[in-house]
Amino acid sequence: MTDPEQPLDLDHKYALDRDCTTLSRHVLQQFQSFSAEAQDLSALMNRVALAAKLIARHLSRAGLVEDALGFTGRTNVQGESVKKMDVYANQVFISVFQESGLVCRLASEEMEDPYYIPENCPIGRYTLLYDPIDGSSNVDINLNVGAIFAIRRQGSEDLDYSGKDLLQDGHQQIAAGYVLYGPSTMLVYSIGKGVHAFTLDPSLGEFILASENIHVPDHGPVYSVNEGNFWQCEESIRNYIRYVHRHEGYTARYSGALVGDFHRILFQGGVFLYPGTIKKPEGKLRLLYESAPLAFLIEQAGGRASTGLQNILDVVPDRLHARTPLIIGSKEDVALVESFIQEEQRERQEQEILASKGN
Ligand code: AHM
Ligand code: MG
Repeated sequence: MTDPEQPLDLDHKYALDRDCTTLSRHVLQQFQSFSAEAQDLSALMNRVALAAKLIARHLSRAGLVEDALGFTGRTNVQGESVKKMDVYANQVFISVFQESGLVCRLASEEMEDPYYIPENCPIGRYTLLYDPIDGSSNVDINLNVGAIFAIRRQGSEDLDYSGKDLLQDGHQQIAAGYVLYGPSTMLVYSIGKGVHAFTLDPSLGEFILASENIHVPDHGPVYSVNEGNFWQCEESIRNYIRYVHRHEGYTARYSGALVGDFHRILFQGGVFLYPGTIKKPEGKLRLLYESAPLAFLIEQAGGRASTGLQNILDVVPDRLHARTPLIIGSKEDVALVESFIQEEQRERQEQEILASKGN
């Protein structure tokens, strides 16, 4: 018979403490208070976690049920073919935040305009920006995909429902994170107090703390870029790729899902890049719900995110779905890519000066 007076041994106590460090509790711990903001963010993260659990469940059964895989036949605002999983995951976030009283507005990759939840708006103080399924091309072949999100304070003057107040730099984010649907489901987040990772324990249905205060190494071996676009890239990016080919200590990894590639770099170091190409000078990735949230995380982890010429968090978008080149990861590796881009820019400027003098 157990003696309630007898304390647990240290190993059991440690395991129990860890199992009790759920996501919502962790957010409150970070604030070290039960302030209104702490409670709001704890509740917000709890809702994001519920969305992640619903989507993880749907993904894990996708091959067994009708109408989960494949395309809908429609294209989205970006001109990309919409998958059934994109539609499902987008709707999950809307349903989860309905009647939450927290979020007045959602903006996502899958919706041309922000979506308002009128019943929340009188008191909803936050906007959720999200990419419901990142790396959709991996869905039908059962490879890892993700979701990316950011939370911003609701602009008070947004009376015309245009969402213009969202066109601000990434420093306005108050929280950001991603969900990785891999062999296990992980949720990584920051509220500006370090970066923390949680793993979904399916037996509990809870995200449990896995790593706290993650620090990205200052340099790592991985470079992550779609080299199929080599001849579509600027000469500076081609020179960077030639550099890593010719120097020892580099290895390529590219999964087709930004969240997966970013996750590897966050833990092991290196750099992910999706630069501008000839066809797409702004690159492919969207600022507000892909690049800026991950930039927020990497800076919190001691790394950097850049367009090549400007810090990602300083970029102000001119429209909701604006794209931007993205170079993100360990600070030394991001600086190396930037050095090639900046050198090319200097040469171009010198040539322009010479040409103007010649006229
Ligand atoms: P998506 O959000 O529509 O899936 O697009 C973003 C994805 C990223 O996850 C990934 O890094 C990139 O697109 C891959 O693009 P590409 O196939 O051009 O290399
Ligand atoms: Mg995406």
